[in-house]
Formats: sequence, structure tokens, C-alpha cells
Amino acid sequence: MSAGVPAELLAERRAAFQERIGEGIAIVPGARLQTRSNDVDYPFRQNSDLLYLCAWPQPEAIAVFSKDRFILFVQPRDPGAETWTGRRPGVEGACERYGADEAHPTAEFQERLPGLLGDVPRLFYSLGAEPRLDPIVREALREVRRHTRGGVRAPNEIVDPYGILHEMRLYKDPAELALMRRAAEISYEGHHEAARLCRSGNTEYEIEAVLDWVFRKRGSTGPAYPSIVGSGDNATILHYTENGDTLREGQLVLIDAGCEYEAYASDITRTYPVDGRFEGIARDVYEIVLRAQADAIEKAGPGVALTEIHDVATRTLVRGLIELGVLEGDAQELMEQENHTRFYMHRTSHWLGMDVHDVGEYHVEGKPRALEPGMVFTIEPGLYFGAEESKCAEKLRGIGVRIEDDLVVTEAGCDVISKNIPKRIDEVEAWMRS
Ligand SMILES: [Mn+2]
Repeated sequence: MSAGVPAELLAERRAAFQERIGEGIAIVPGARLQTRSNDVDYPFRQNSDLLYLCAWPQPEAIAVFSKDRFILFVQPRDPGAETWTGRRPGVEGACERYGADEAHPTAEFQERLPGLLGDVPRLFYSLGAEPRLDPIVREALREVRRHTRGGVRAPNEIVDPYGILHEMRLYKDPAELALMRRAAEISYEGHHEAARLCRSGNTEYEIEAVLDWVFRKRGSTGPAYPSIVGSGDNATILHYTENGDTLREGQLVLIDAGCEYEAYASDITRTYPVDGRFEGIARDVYEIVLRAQADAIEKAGPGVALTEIHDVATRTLVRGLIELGVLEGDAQELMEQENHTRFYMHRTSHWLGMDVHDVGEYHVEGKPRALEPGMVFTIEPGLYFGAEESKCAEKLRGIGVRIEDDLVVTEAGCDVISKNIPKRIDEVEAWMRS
């Protein structure tokens, strides 16, 4: 059982979900093992939807919900297999420890499904999300329809359950927020160790290794996504994860790394100067991004949409690009013409939760969604001048800066839960020495 979210809270979530599916039946599959090669698998990470509803930790599970029943299909106990891959709670454990009203081996899902779909008006199932299940579900529906003359009704609606579930996951409760704060604290420690290592001659991969080490040492499961440690031009590659180069004097190092704690992610970026001092044009670029982030954070709060926050950050970045001599003209016009996207090509924010790019709609009824208390998101402006960029001065080439924090929306505004990690120039420089 997860040490993270208490069992009573999981039961409350299930009850809320069950209430919303009404007379329907919902199928929520878990993750499967993915083969790395031959008989070796990639490390297993459970699907967040299943974790959210019941914390079941093992592969090949399928949860089925009706208004008043929670059925879990799981890998059964198997002493032979368990010797190789670990102990299983099994069918008994699913009921005793994970709150299932009923449990069966996953191998029985196919034969039991038609029996679950009879006289159910609505099936909540996400076609295509887990392709291995699609043919099983289709066949079960056909089977039920074959019996309609005998008086059994087949579902006449198929609805994606994630509309309900992801809406629930978008609003974090206090228990979840506590885990996310803990994730941010551990990431703080990781960033501190990493910042101290940003010295010429050290390598990107040893910094990555130190992040991993601190994350694990502090009880997290590890990075919530592959850590980005990009020095010099590598910082201009948005999802750089090779982390194979050596740090050199005069460079900046962009570190985008956050741990996952009890299935909740943090997502934090800082940009550090190699050898501990921001200098020259790199310092100017850094100040611009820092200002853009401060302006965006200032704007954020309940009732504000992520698009508005993005516009504020972008406006400051565009003004900065004018100051740097990269763009010429009126900031508003330049923004409208999207001239800046060559140097700022991503959005400023995304939802954060059990998944680093968490679930939840960004638009509601065609309009950008306003922030509400309990939502968690990032603010991460950046500027990137690639080594091969022709539309900027040579001295800017090979500079990439991003500054990213995690924010919880409160009644009054926003709480920046990663704010302890320094970002002001004097504070970063002092922190790297301490
Ligand atoms: Mn992010």
C-alpha cells in the first residue's frame, strides 16, 4: 500500500468516481511491463489513473467500477513467478489491502466482462488508450448484443472515463499537496548538490548521477522525468537528455530536474553559471528570463488563465530580446507576429501532479481555463540561442536559460512550492559556494 495517500482518501476518490459514473460501468486499465530486450523489462511505473483510484502497484491490473462495486483484476499469487519478480498481493490482497469488493486473476477478465456489461446503459472505456484491451471490449459488447432478444440490454453509449477522472485529478487535495511539497523539498536538495558541481571539468552525467543519488537517498522513487543537464549549447535543446559533455569555463548549465515522491512529481529548472559567476551577455539573458518569470508569477492566481500568464512572460521576454538587439520594433506587434518563437518556442505552463505533464483540460467550452484553488502548475519561461542560430549576435550563440517553478493555486493567490531554490543572481552565486 502506498505510504503516500491514506486508504480512506483512496476510498473517497472511488466513491466520488462511482457516483459520477452513475448506472454505468467503467474500465480503468493499469500499466503493463514494457520489454527492454529479451526477458528484461524497463522499470515498472504504474499508470497514474489506477494509482489515483486504488494505489495498486503491480502490472497487468484492470479496475472495473460500477455504482456500488469495485472489482480488481490482478496477477494472482504464483510462488514460482514471485521467486523471480517479487511478491504479489494477489487476488486476496486486492480485497484485503486495496479495498476491492471483488478480485479475480487478470486472465479471467475476458470471460467475465460480458457478464458485467449486461443491462448497463453506459460503458466508460477509453477506446485506443490501451489497444490490447480494445478487441476484448468489442467482443464482450458483441456477446452482450447477441443476448438482447433474451431481454438483456447492451450499453448504448461508450464514454471516455478520463473526462471524469482527469477532472478529479486536476484539483489536488491537502494530502496530495503535502506530497508535492515534499517532492519539491527533495528536489531542492538535489539542485543544491548539483549546483555545487557546476564547475569546469566536471561532467553533465556526474551531475545527473548526483541528482539521482539525492532523490533516492531522500526516499523518492527517482526523477519524475529524465533529468536535463545541458551545458553551453546543450541548454538550447529543450529536451536534451544525453548529459554526456564536460562543463567548460564561461558556460551556463541548464538543469531541469525534479523528483517523484509517492507518485507525485516536481518539475524544477534552474540555470547555473559554470564556476559560480554570471558574467557578460549570459548574465543579461539570465536577468531577462528571471524578470519574465517574476512577472508571470505576479500575474498568477485564481481566475487567471495560463494563456494570460504566458502572454505576460512572453511580453517581458520580447522586450528583453529588443534590449539585446535580437528583435527590433514594437513589443506588442512583435508578439503578435510571433517573431520571438525562434528564441522562445514553448509554452510557459503546464499542469503538474502524478504525471509531470499532468492531466486536465486546458480549455473549457472553447475558452482558456481560469485557475482555481487546488490546481498545480509550472511557470517556466526561457530564452534559447542555438549555436547555429543566424538571427542573433554571435556572442549570444550557445546560451540557453530556463527558470521553472511549481505553483499551487490558493484562495488568495499562488504558493510557489519550489521557491527555496535560489534564482536571484547573488543568491544563486552564494548558494553554489555554500
Ligand atoms: Mn516543466
